[in-house]
Amino acid sequence: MALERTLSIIKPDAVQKNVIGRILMRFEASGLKIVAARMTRLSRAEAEGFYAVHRGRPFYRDLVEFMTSGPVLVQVLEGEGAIAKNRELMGATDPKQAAKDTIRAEFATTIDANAVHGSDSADTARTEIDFFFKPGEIFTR
Ligand code: IDP
Ligand code: MG
Repeated sequence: MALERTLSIIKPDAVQKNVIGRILMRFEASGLKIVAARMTRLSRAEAEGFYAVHRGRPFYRDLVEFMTSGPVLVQVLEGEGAIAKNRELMGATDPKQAAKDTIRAEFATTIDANAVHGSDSADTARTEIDFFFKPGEIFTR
């Protein structure tokens, strides 16, 4: 497996629930390193741009609304197979379908308020990391 980087977002619902630390602990416990992190509140334009691939889907408006509803923690995770590993830790998009002990099974409530975002491929990881971080803001250790 290759050393990869992936973008993770702890979404407004999880920040509001005060479980940032418990989610980050899962990344670290699985061997992923947090090589960049920033708390921010997405503007409408940022949320629309970030989720541009979903433009036109029935849930797009609600998704943008939700992602701008409060602060988020954006991070870059690094490690062997980081993209798939993060998706595995996250669990299925709908928390009701998410496997036991995944982040979404434990912390998410609905398919909209589902606690975390994670890049789904090498291409999207690159695009999504560039969306939020300059190279000098990422610290490989
Ligand atoms: P992912 O976050 O598991 O990669 P995507 O299909 O990329 O899932 O969808 C992006 C986000 O849009 C989801 O995390 C969720 O918040 C929202 N979403 C996806 N499908 C639905 C839906 O059917 N209803 C409401 N929200 C949805
Ligand atoms: Mg996705």
